[in-house]
Amino acid sequence: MTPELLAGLLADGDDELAAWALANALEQLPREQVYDGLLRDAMVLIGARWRDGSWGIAEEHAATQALTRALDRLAPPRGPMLRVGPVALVAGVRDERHTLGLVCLAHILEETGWSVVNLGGDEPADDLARFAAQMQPALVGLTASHPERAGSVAEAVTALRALSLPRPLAIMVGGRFAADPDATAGLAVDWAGTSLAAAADYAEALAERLVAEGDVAPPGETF
Ligand code: B12
Repeated sequence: MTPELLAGLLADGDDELAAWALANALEQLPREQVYDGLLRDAMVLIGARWRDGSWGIAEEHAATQALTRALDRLAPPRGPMLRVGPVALVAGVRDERHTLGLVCLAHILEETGWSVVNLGGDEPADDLARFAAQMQPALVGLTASHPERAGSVAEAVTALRALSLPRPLAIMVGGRFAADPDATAGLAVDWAGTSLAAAADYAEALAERLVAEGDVAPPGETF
């Protein structure tokens, strides 16, 4: 399956075939490589054709909806009904409406033993901090897709850093915004980038450390 073919299926709104194509890819490659590669490349093509006018907003919207439904079917199997393992919170910063990366990130974290709460896009910083104080996650993953989002990212990080939580909070920033190292250089975050493969390594090591320190129960055990 090529990104071109997947982009075509998505733009036709064919979530059944798109899910089948992605499931086939997932049999051959780790999830993070499929999401960083085939899936992202297909959506880049959607964006390019939207920008050059060969496709319209309708094709982009059809693709977004089809991919959302396909990803729903491809979610890693969830564990027992009780929330187990360390908790991660993922959100798009204020004004950010690109949210598919958060769904991908949630899947990757869930596969490495995290319980994930996904707030979706456009989350104001003060409300994010209020919710984090209540939820007490060990990890917050923020997404942003445009250099214009620099202020929103900075205010989210500042609001989270002002919290006093029972354990240090790890903050990751990803999405297209984080492709530019200069954009993330001054931020008080623990990890920045666009690679889910690298983020998975970081999150897995963090989960192992939290379990070893006795801070959270190992995945599969309840508190
Ligand atoms: C779908 C889409 C939309 C949808 C989003 C729907 C949704 N629910 O997400 C809608 C229609 C809402 C939208 C709106 C807009 N969009 Co848009 N959109 C896209 C498109 C086609 C695909 C994005 C996508 O979902 N990709 C798939 C995901 C999985 O990939 P990703 O986001 O890159 O994430 C990957 C990594 O970054 C990583 N990741 C993401 N987040 C995080 C977080 C962490 C912590 C970690 C570790 C990793 C991580 O994981 C993913 C897998 O590798 C892109 C094209 C492109 N080149 O990306 C344009 C694009 C991003 N959009 C663009 C624009 C201009 C806009 C609008 C301004 C258009 C307008 N005039 O209204 C608005 C802005 C809305 C807003 N306020 O945010 C431009 C941005 C240009 C720029 N200079 O940056 C692009 C590049 C299109 C283009 N070719 O010009 N868009």
